Amino acid sequence: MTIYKFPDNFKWGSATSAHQIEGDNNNDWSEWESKNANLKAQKAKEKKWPDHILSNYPNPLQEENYISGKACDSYNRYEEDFDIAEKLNQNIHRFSIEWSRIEPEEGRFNEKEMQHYINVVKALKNRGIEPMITLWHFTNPVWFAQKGGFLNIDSPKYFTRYVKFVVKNLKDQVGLWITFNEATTVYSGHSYLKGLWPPQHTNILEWRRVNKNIVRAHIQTYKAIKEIYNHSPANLESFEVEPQRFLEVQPRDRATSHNVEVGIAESNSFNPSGNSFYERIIGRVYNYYRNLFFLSAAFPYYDFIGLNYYNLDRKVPGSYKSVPKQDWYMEDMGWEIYPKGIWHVLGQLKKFKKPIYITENGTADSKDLVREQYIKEHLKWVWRAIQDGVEVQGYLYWSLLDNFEWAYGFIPRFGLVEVDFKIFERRIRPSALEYARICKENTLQI
Ligand code: IFM
Repeated sequence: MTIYKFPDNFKWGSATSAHQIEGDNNNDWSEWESKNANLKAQKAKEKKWPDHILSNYPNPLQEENYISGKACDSYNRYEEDFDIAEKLNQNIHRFSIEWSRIEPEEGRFNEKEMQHYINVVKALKNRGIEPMITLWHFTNPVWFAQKGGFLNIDSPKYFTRYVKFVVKNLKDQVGLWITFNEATTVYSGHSYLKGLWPPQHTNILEWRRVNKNIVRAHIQTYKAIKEIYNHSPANLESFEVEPQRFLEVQPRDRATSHNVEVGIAESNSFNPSGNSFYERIIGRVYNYYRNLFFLSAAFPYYDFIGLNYYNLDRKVPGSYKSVPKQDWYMEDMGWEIYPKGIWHVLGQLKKFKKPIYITENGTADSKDLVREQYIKEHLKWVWRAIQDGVEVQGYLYWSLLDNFEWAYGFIPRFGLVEVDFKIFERRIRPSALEYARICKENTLQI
């Protein structure tokens, strides 16, 4: 048995996103889901599904599988969810704010929904869990989507206005913000190049335009957030929307006026290539667009990098020459698992000289057969990267709960906690208890 001790103050937690867990959202995704669910359920009949998937509710042959609907009902049950996170010894939690709740119509901000998220933050802090908030995680308000979403030249302006409203309301309570989740590594490709996600376009010029506008939106937002934290309360009056008051909560130490960290979460895969000149060139170009584009384009306007790492990607020719085929697959997603890949991608992020949080890493495993091993093997390589001088500050497992996995619906079960989607009962999986031990001891034993 080897003991891997993590640095003091290393953060341990888990992550979720609003649309995947809250329920009853009304945004561009919920519209798309109701239009496509029937077709998806019909198409699913063409495939042979394993018994463990067919016996779940909902299953792929049912239309409701493809509709987020009530999801995990976490909008109402977040206290229960955070009780579990606390019990599992987690001290950081990443969740997202749903833009369509905050600004359901253009320019109309919903104070009640803002208060909801203030309560969510309060609930975390009452349990000694630090909030890390993602401001955009794939979904858009319907009005924004109708304006073309991030294709619209003015999209950075709309996005920044929403962000300012949220941040002004939470600045005394929150010190860790993520502007965009997987915006250029997953979203723009799925939505504008491959036609997999709403609005299902397949246009390389649009893909480039969306990427560009998202980078612009990030930089504007980054500057706006910094400005808000440096403003005295009196100066806040110059902003167009008044911040909400919630004075009963004590400000956290690091989120004082000058201490806020704003990051970007991107999905990086490990993309081995062959050794020939041609293979290496393709590898470099692919790796740049797959992993490094946003971080390079937005540099230096972020304070930390959020790394979402799941798998090895075989798109570069010759990859089998450098890394043989692995036996380990995440079948529900069709992903090849390669824990050492997290060490490789952490190594290549080192050049940006920014602290890194692992903002997502996890496996879909409804029977909980390999989750413990998945976590431990990845953590071993995270630890190794830290020894090699990469500044990793925390690890957040994806996800706290089973949830709505976008175009797959409820099929993949990533949760440390199993959710019964009929009655919304939560059940802690055995692997979660093992992870809880690591969190408590700040040490991995393997
Ligand atoms: O569920 C998603 C999440 O929304 C973004 N990162 C990858 C996860 C698993 O596919």
